[in-house]
Amino acid sequence: MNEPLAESEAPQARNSALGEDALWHILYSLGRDNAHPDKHKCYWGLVLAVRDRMLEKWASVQRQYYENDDKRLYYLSLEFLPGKFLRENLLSLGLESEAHTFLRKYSFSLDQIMDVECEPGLGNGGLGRLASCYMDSMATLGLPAFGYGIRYSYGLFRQEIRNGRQVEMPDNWLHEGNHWLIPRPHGLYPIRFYGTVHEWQDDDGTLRHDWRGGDIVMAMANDMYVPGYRNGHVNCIRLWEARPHKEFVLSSFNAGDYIGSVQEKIKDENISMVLYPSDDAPEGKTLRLKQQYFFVAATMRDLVRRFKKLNKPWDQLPEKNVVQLNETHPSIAIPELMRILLDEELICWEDSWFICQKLFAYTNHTILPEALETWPVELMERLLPRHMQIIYEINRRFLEDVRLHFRDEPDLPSRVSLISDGPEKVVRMSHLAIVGSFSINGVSALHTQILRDRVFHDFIRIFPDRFNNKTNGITPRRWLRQCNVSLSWLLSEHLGCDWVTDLDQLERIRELADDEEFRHDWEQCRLTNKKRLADHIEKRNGITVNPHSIFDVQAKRFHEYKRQLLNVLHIISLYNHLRKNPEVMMQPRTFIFGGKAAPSYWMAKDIIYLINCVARRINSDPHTRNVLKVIFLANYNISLSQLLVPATDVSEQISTAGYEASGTGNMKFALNGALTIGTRDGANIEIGERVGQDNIYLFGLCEQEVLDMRNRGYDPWELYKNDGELREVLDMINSDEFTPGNPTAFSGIFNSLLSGGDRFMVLADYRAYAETHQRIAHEFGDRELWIRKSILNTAGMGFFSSDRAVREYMDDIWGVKPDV
Ligand code: GL9
Repeated sequence: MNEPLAESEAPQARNSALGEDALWHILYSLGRDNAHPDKHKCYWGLVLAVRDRMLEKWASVQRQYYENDDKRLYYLSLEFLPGKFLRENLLSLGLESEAHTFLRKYSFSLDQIMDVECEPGLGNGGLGRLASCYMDSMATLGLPAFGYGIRYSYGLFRQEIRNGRQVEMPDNWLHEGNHWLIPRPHGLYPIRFYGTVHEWQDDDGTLRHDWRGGDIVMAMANDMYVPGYRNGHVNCIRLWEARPHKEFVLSSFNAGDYIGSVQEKIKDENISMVLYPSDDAPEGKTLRLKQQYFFVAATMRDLVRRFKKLNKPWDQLPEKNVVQLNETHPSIAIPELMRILLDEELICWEDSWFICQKLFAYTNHTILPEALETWPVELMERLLPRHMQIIYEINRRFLEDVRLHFRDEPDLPSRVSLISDGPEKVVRMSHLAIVGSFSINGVSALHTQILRDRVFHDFIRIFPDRFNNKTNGITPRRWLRQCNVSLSWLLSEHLGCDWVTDLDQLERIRELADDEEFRHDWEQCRLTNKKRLADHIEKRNGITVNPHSIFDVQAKRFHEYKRQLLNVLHIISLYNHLRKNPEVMMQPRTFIFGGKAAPSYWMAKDIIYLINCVARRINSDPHTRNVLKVIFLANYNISLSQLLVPATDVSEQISTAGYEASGTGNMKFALNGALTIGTRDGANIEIGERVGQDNIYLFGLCEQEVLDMRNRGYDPWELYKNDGELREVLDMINSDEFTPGNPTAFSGIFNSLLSGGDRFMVLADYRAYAETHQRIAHEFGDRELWIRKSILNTAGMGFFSSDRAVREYMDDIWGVKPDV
């Protein structure tokens, strides 16, 4: 976000054709002959031509922000998952048909050249994808918003399946360069680590602090542009990249230590080298804390620099800016801003703290106890000594207040303290984020309720006004308009095109559910999408699937709480049933899985292996393979998701109630007309309320029942003993049935479900799940009934647009206004 040009210096908007510009770029920017461009040249030329058009709009929008003195939103996230850019940007900028015209000349389709694009995997899953959906909505609503994160050289690992097991391969997504990302090698920020804190007294005798020495790493901006949908608005996500500190390297050169200095350079660049692949369970590694501080410190520099240009008093900082923290990962921003205000701007503690508490807002995305982030005090003291002092002081003042207001609760201070005393003292980042923010939100109604009742119960009483809910949303541009072209056309034919930015309009197709012709067209769209997926499966997995079978999909990260296991147990029991009753007529089903497991999460990797072993067995059994298929699609990512979502009949959202904060995959499938089989967890509950209870298959224990059952003493062995069908399945897993010659391959899984106590209540929900599937198979056979339900799902999903979610953030938390 270089400073914008004054109006008079602004370049003229382009008026040459997109294709001409693409050819121009092939020659002059890429240095390649443009006479007969192949698909790579066409792709790169188009990217540059589209980028030009975005940059013009971006520059004028930035200028507007300054002229209108807008309040700005900073969205800080360690992860973004934008998916491929070209199609999305063409769509938003209204350039699709121009691109088609250009490509037709060289006999390429847009689909073909999209193969050239590398998908940036700068996130693990839901949390990163949410950040990208929100950036899209912010641009579409015309908000003065800035995304901030890290430009990882290696994104989330590429998953290969070898002999049924997950193998992780590095994702070198930048190997061919990436023109969507513009590096800004000038004006880097120095970021300090380690070092020492010196005390000094100013003229008034006030004690001051100065953090010195240590290592310096430079932060370089790489900007990625986000156009709003056909509104001329373009925002930017600034991704920081670590670069070596020039002087440091030079001094080593002078000392004659050439190799040493090069090693030093490599070490510094390490910070932005790779995304940590663990979801919902942070890794307490020094490098991870360095990543967090690195991007936060550079971001706060940008914010302060822009604010200082306005020449306003410091107390106006929170009137002109707001910072949304996506999870606790960027919460070190709170002590960092305190440090800048106290030590650099020499503002007193009270004023500095007042500013901070009005500036920051924090979103919590998970209540898994192992996911609540903490950092050892000892590490923090070494790496960020001044920040640790500040955290101690924030805590001292906070606890003093708590003691004053809650005199008769002597245990409360230790429960809410930012620092926990255990065998190892740690900083609780969620407590830091709560104390330092004016707003704390959960991501679905149930999740926010759980935060209030359990996880942050003590804080609700201390800060009753800070807590609020913002149910997640997804962008209809990527998750309907782009991924489901046939259905989008059908919708636009009946509704006009406004639904793309006003998703509540989908309500109007409710009445069309009674229209036989519409239902027929609807079914045709779905079939087209299913055939496309079937082709992909044939190509990728070499397995033929029946596009008329039920496409039952569970695509998400592998985690025990998401219970892919429940799904496989049921598939095995279906298989047993078929083998025992060869004459029975069964609705053909295709079960499709996709998802990655964290490389160190052995149980999740074993579950992937189990699915692949079961798939191999079932798909090769001549007795069952016409009615039952099991597919594992490797390397699940945004592109694959865009193919899966519109082709899904049944969406599996079966987490143990109380564990999935919201889920957003659930929204994507339902928006595209899939029916959900799900637990009363996260946003499933709200989806049920919107699409109607008759159009969703909710089953199993609710959150309270899970707690009650556990408190009563839940014994999975009882279920094992009493349910013969389930026992048979479990015994098969605990034998060499799926791994000939190796009977212990899945004993870890078996034990976790039985002797291990079944932490995620898989067996407890099994019977209800199997019965619900039976109902689904039956109702799928009634085509009119099913298609009606499918239509009513899409019709009811308007609420889950990220435009709605972002509007709620804007009105209730951010106080920023559209500038279009
Ligand atoms: C998550 C929650 O687990 C999801 O339920 C939620 O929908 C998203 C977005 O709010 O956030 N929190 C989290 O750590 N992940 C989520 O998906 N995990 C990953 O991003 C891998």
